[in-house]
Amino acid sequence: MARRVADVLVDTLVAHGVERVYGVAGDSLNGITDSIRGRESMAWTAVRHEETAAFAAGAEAHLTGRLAVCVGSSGPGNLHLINGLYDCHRSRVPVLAIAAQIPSHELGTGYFQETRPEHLFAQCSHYCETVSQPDHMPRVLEIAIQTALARRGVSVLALPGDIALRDAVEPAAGSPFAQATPSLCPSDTELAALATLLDGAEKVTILGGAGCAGAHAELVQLASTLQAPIVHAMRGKEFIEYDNPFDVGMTGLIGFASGYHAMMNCDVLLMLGTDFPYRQFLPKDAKIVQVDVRGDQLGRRTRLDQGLVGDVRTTLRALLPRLTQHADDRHLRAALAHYQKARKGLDELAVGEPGKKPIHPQYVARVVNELAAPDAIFSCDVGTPTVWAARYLAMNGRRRLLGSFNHGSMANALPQAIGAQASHPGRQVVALCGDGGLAMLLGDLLTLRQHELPVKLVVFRNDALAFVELEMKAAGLLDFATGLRNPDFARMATAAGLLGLTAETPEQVGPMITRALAHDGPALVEVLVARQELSMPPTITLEQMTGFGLFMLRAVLSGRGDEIIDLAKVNLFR
Ligand SMILES: Cc1cc2nc3c(=O)[nH]c(=O)nc-3n(C[C@H](O)[C@H](O)[C@H](O)COP(=O)(O)OP(=O)(O)OC[C@H]3O[C@@H](n4cnc5c(N)ncnc54)[C@H](O)[C@@H]3O)c2cc1C
Ligand SMILES: Cc1ncc(C[n+]2csc(CCOP(=O)(O)OP(=O)(O)O)c2C)c(N)n1
Repeated sequence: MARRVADVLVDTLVAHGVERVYGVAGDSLNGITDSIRGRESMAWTAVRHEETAAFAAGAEAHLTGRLAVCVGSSGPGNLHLINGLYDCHRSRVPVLAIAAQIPSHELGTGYFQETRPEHLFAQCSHYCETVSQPDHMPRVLEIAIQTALARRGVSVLALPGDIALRDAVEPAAGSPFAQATPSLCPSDTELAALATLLDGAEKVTILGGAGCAGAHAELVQLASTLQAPIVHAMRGKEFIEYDNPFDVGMTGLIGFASGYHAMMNCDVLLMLGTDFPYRQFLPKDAKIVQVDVRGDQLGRRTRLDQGLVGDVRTTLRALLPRLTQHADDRHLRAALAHYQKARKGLDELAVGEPGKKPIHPQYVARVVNELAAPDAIFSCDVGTPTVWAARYLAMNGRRRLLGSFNHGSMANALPQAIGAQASHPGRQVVALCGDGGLAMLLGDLLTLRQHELPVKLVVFRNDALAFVELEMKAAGLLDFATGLRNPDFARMATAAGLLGLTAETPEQVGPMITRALAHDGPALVEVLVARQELSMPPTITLEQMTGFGLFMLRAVLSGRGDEIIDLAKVNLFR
């Protein structure tokens, strides 16, 4: 049988090492699904919502560094991809989305399901084009793939269903060239100026982010030379925190007090491969230097005294021989001591006394951390699960951590776990889910059974959009619109073919998570956790303090004194 355009598409993806596509079938996709049917080299990973497909592809791309693919049928099918694609694009992971389109001869007529993918996806992609005739393929596909890989982000290819089914004109693209991995180094003059600045400073603090991946040894050596504490940004956690005697935790609203103070008390802040977004947590008086592979990132979050374009590893390798060993370690020692204290404080919150309800969510996160495999892949929902992951999941260089950290979308943990498990069949994958987050894309619980993905879900059931309640309290508002009337998630999971368990008291948490982790298949452990658990920022500003007081006042005035007692019980007298 003659090769069709859809066959050229799938052959080209296979040649680029793509092993699966995530999506929901639809008639405009028939050419593609039919081409995948019967192939051993390409799997169709059916999900229940296209947003899940995009998140799953993003997780796979994050973990492998290679291209991952999701597809959506015309109109609503590909519109559903959009939030997940925003997440992939903002996380800068290489994802190709195939947006099937209505028949090409109907374009512009207001036809059934007609939309304009070129407009819709423009903001969440580096490349977004429509295949307008068979001989457009595979060239535009190759450009889309190359752009996603080279610029790290999303490419979208709109493909009308009729064109996918036409006879191919060109053969599939051959093997791709190796992915480029250039070393990018600032100039000698720039490095000399940086060395002079650092050598002249007494108190240097490093803020490292995801751009420090692959530069762990150089980073630790730099900190040792400068006697500098290292604060990590959230996406840098998995690459920086482990085996690192200089790490003093995270900063930011959900960070550690020690991370905050190490940054606020330095003379020079050296930002390496980070796009930490919260300006209030950056020092005002220190000199600030930033190193990033992308020049357009420099100075985006704060004024800089020096900005350098370079990759962290190459830059540090070139910088280190120019530096002298710093002798004064007072700043470092103070930051480390503060970190130990902050760590101890957080660990003291992560306790569970038998029979004592409600269960502290910190305790659940600690138990997950202790019981999970040394190479587990974690995902955490936006909301308080992100807080618990940041504070209680210990990374070790083999474990990985997925979240919707830059885009900040709820409901990411389950879909990301699907992508992680599909692409890493032998690895333990654990998703920390909010009850709000899980419910949002709940349909994809069914995907775990459908594809026999042994993902373990730990649901922090607090019957609320708790993170938003915290934000409301801090803003001096009474919480409203945040209560959740939840189902019995464990029974729902059981009905969906998962092992479903509910932990109601602290002593049940460990055994149930152990059972779930050992279970040969997907499992969900619902843990009834305290709703009013506070995750206070590392430093409380006057405004926040006032807000908190105001909340109490208003709560009492509105007759909700019981809520204050509840708050106090959980947080003050524990
Ligand atoms: C509910 C919630 C609360 C949060 N609270 C916090 C918080 O309190 N603290 C916190 O830190 N985060 C927090 N986050 C996450 C935050 O929004 C950002 O996602 C995070 O701070 C960014 O981390 P990053 O700088 O490591 O990664 P990115 O934003 O991905 O930045 C990485 C940077 O490195 C550059 N880069 C990539 N590779 C290289 C290389 N090889 N060499 C040089 N540069 C390179 C990139 O161009 C980019 O500029 C929160 C998220 C959520 C959802
Ligand atoms: C798609 C989306 N909708 C709304 C929000 C705003 N938001 C941020 S956190 C959060 C609450 C999350 O609730 P849940 O998943 O139950 O976790 P919890 O904080 O209660 O532990 C909400 C509504 C968001 N980030 N993303």
